[in-house]
Amino acid sequence: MTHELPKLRYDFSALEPHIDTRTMAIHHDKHHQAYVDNLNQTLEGYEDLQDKSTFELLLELEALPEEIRSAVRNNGGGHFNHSMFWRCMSPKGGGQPGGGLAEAIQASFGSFAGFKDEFSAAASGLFGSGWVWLSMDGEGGLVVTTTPGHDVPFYKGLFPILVLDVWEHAYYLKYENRRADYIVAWWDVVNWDHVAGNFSTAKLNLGLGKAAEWAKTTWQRIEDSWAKLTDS
Ligand code: MN3
Repeated sequence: MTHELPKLRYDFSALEPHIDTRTMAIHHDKHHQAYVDNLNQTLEGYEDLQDKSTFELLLELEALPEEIRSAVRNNGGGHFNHSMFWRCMSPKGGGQPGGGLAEAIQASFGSFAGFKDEFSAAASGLFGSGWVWLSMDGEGGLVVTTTPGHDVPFYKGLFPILVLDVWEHAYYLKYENRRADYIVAWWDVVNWDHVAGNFSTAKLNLGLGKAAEWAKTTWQRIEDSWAKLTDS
């Protein structure tokens, strides 16, 4: 299996004025493509690893041959995180989630505003390049965490449901050094329908616990169900 750059489900210009066209084009076609290419290059000569999904590779990172471990961590993580990031945004995004996700956010953070403040503060406070996550833990609670580089929340046993890229390449062309302004604008494109789908998937899997066990057989189905949620 060769890893492939996923198609965006909206135009590069669709998230204007919040995320600008040029940033989207370079971010998707150049940055994300490079992680995909580097991942494929890294796996050349490792035939037993070539059929595994990015999710499986990252879950089994410690078991990978040492000489390719950091390359898979960085490029596989870059591929996984960006694939999720694109789907967490939509031209019809913004506002607030409803249903079970809204209740879970209220239970874990007191209110939607409380969650938004905590997530935004984590995004502003993250030193250097990294990602901000809303994830489900093994008990069904929701937590905000950050990861450096292209690390994923799985390493802490968390199942991600929403992610924000705070690498400079995600905002510098439009917002320059003003990361806080980018974060404020980003809330207006968050695809809560997609995040609610991720939340349901996380609940079915009791956070990461069962997802990890099932990774081999069910990951494709999970990805398919995500795709369906965002195709409509
Ligand atoms: Mn990025």
